[in-house]
Amino acid sequence: MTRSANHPPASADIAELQARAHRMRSHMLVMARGPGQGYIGQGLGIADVLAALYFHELRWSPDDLKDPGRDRFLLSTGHYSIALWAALAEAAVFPLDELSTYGADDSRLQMSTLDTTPGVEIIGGSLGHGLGQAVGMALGLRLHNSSARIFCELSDGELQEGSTWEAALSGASFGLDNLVALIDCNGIQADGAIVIEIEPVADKWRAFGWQVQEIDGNDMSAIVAALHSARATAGRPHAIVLRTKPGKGVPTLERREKAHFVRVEPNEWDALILELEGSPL
Ligand SMILES: Cc1ncc(C[n+]2csc(CCOP(=O)(O)OP(=O)(O)O)c2C)c(N)n1
Repeated sequence: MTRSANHPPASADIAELQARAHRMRSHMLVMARGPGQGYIGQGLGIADVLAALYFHELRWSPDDLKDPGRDRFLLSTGHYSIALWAALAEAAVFPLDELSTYGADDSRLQMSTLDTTPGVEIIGGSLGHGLGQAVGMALGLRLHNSSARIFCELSDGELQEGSTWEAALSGASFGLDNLVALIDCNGIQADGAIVIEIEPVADKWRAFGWQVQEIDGNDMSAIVAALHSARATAGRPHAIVLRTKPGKGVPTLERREKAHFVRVEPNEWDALILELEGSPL
């Protein structure tokens, strides 16, 4: 399903993308079961978006990860790495059996991103820096007359950081229509619910000069449609506000109040895997 760079995205097979997301969720649970812990809640929540990007929207090739003409996906929240590893393994950038090394000392697949891992565009461990880097890359691509685009994930927690808003101002000021911000509003941060009020998120981005859509970030048809209409934005950057569910697909994790970092016993991981297998795509 991945395409070589420079080919326009084909029409989406929604069921196929949902199946991808489901497999990615399964990979994530297996990854976290290894060390017994991981950033699984947000990973499960963002799986649909990453499936739509990597297996439909992005112009990239897993065989040429440094192609200068590639679209780039920037994961600003490095601790969401578990979702990126699942997507890249699905695309055969690395073997599925490497996923079991998640978080181990000598693994390429750390709990927060390293830019030495194939397919990683930026280090995202220190929050609040992804969008600034995305603005710089989008400017650079424009200076080189490239048609490549930048897709930058960021979290609702990062909307509490001034650097994000400086980048938002810059992106609009430079008229970067090759930039799409994917804002994961999952309603949680480290200790539970969002601490500093950030709503109304969509209105804030509009006020900063961005074209904005707000969708259910676990509705594959809505995600594909939003990405499609973002392609038509001219003269300004585009933000998609994604309302996602932490723990999506695993009812016990969906109900869990503290889903930011999950540590449970080995037999509980097995039970969570069974729950996912029983949940609808
Ligand atoms: C600049 C910075 N401050 C604090 C942290 C510690 N930290 C790691 S994850 C996290 C929670 C942030 O919430 P959000 O980005 O919304 O992520 P989610 O809870 O959805 O995983 C924090 C505070 C960090 N990584 N970087």
